[in-house]
Amino acid sequence: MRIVVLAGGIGGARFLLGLKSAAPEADITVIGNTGDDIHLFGLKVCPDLDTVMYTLGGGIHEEQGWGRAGETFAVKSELAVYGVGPEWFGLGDRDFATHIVRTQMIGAGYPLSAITEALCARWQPGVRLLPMTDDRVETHVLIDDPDADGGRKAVHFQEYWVRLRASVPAHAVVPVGAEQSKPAPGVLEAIAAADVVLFPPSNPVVSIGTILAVPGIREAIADAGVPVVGLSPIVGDAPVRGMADKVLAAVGVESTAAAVAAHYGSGLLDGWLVDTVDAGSTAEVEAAGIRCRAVPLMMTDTATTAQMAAEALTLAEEVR
Ligand code: GDP
Ligand code: FO1
Ligand code: CA
Repeated sequence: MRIVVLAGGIGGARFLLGLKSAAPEADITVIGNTGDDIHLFGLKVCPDLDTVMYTLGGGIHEEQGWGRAGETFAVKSELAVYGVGPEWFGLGDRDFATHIVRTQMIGAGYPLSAITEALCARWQPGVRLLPMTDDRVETHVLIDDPDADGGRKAVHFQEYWVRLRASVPAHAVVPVGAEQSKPAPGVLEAIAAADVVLFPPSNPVVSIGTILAVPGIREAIADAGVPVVGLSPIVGDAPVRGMADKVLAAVGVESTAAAVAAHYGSGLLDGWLVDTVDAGSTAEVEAAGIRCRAVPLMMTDTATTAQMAAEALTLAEEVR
């Protein structure tokens, strides 16, 4: 079975661990979000691609869900002593190696898709990891500008998310460059060849939403003629972790499992899994033309996540 998964970082990666366990024979292609990418210290950092690669490759810092296990921060400390910032983004020594290899290959003219393939040759994630595009797309967030009364300014997503901890209202979320971008090699082909497309419990705005903002991807999924099934990252009217509610508010979507399903729309989504605590909302989702089932959706360990993934594949067969 050929499965295509649109993934952000931590939530998508954790789900993929379960999916690999639930469908060990499946051929899984991951279309990864690159809107989180940031250029720091002259290096290109791809947080969501690296989180998927490290998590599935066994190198992730488990509790954090990002960055490498067993990290040291000698380079980061030296940069701080030189007064070279920013200090708010925690890049470890092992992680720096990934960004140096990536940036070196970009300098040699390789596209991000080829670079990601090369990095994955080492990590062996057990899935095919494709960036959503080889073109530069970086998510920016429009916030109030404290220095200009009534004014607003755009900050890089990572500054909003990591330095500001999403503590100020987001008035807009803009995947800068998305309109001019095109799907990376293999992306449209993977969607066309898929037997099922899954939206894992990733951030609907800045992870899956950003991937869908690349012209051609949403249409390819809608036209693929195969089941598209998603799992809600919102449980009990709140994100299970992180601040997805802040960016959902920015795009006018309330933080409920049903509202996220409606946001994707029945033109795209055929099935939607909500957590058992949100069982009361299945009728609302079904009324939107999306088959809905309530199952446990907490990814507490790989076996539990595998059960979620199996439920998603079962629902896909029901709606096929
Ligand atoms: P990020 O790029 O690192 O933010 O990761 P993703 O966008 O892939 O996923 C983030 C989302 O995962 C958040 O909105 C969380 O609500 C969701 N999430 C994390 N853990 C769980 C879980 O155990 N169950 C569910 N349903 N969602 C989860
Ligand atoms: N997230 C943080 O909350 N704090 C950090 O210092 C941080 C550093 C970092 C370094 C490399 C990397 O690949 C990811 C990193 N993240 C950090 C996570 C990153 O901000 C993700 O983009 C978010 O989790 C949302 O996708
Ligand atoms: Ca992300």
